[in-house]
Amino acid sequence: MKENFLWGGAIAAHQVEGAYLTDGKGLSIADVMTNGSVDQPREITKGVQMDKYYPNHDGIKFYDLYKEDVKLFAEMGFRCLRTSIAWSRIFPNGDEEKPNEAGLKFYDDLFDEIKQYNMEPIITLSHFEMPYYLVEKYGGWRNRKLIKFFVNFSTVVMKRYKNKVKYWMTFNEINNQMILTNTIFAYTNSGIVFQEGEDRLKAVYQAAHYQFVASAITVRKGHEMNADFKIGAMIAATPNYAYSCRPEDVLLAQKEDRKNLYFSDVQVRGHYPSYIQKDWERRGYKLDITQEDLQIIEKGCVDYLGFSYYLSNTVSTDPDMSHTGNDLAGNADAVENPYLAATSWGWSIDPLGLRYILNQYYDRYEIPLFIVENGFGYEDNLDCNKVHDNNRIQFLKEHIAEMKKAVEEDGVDLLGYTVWGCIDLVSFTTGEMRKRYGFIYVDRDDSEKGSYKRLKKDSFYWYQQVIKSNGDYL
Ligand code: BGP
Repeated sequence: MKENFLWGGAIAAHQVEGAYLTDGKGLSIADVMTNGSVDQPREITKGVQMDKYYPNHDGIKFYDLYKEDVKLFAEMGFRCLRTSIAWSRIFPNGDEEKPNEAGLKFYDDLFDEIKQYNMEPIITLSHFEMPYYLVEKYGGWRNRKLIKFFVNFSTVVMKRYKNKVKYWMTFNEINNQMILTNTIFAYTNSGIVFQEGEDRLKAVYQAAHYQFVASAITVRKGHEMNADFKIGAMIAATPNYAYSCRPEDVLLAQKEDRKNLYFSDVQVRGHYPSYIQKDWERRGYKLDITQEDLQIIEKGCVDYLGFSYYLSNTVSTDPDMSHTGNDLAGNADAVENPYLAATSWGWSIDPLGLRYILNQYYDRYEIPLFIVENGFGYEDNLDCNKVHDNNRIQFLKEHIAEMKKAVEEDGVDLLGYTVWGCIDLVSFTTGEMRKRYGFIYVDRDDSEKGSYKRLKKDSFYWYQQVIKSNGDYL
């Protein structure tokens, strides 16, 4: 890969930090989500209920142990570390004018620690951790006021860290909320709690619009603060394959792809695609979209497109096929792909899909791309203080091989690759620790027991070699 390729790892504040009310931090929406499992959805409670278990409250105690963890990442040779700023550490309720200095200080210290090892911080502004108060008082991103609150947050932190952070991204997996069947997605993206019988799609279109405006203002203001800033959008890339060569299946796959692509279309191209405007027309939606909003969006195009890649989907129009409705893609048309194995959580394992999606995005946008999440969730076994995670090494090896082909054979301009969950952390969709991703094992289980001790897995040493060889050794 190119000399300055950004090899690294990715985490998120709400999944690692813990310290959920420390140093003035306010409750975030992640703090009111209980634990779940592959077949038991997480519960979103009203505030914190004393008889429930909230795995994000302690996370992996990164807030206290970050120096040890950052040192371990540096030992692997990371050139960058992706994490997020917990919005409710900076603005506990979210609608304050003035920020919480103790929260700002923590991220000053964290970014200094990252940079002292010559690693670039890659910072997500909103990673499913908006202040809970904004949901309760304003209804989350249903409310246009969230634009002002988010821009206040984004400009305060971009200004504060403008000499420490160059790479930013606005809304993590902003397209998840198009999965209307699983309420966790609209909640974590936009703080939306669907009402009985409401038109969910309309609520999501409106919330996403306000987020597009907030993102565009953030991009413009960020560039005014520091012309070197690279500010990206971030979507969950889950390509849809047609189950058969029946033209109906091919059209269905294109339609399903557009549920994701429209989010990157707006943030990369600066305008709504016609297929979305046609959809609003068909449904008679009169959304709160002003001409000024559209001008702001046009002037706030992102510098790169970041995305997560875990799996691909397969769709079929054949009513007689059993439809799995995969939780990450959520479309009722999803069916098993007979050519792909799957993880224990039902996510297809498809390394070629990564090359496919890199080409799809680069053909469509011709701007730099950044793989900011790719990882293998698995219930690792601890064996005499060792973790022989060969399956994770195999998964990552195959995906990196396809990533290299996309760059070296297809000509894709790729900024970097940060492995998701470079240290074991609290899973997003299920709230489990047992769904482990890390190169580093954390001794904590799903009943909140454990020493929180860190332990290098076999993959720690493997990835160290991959980075050292700049991707030649796999
Ligand atoms: C993405 C999120 C990450 C991470 C990842 C893995 O949706 O951006 O926060 O959690 O998915 O998902 P999970 O943790 O559910 O296995």
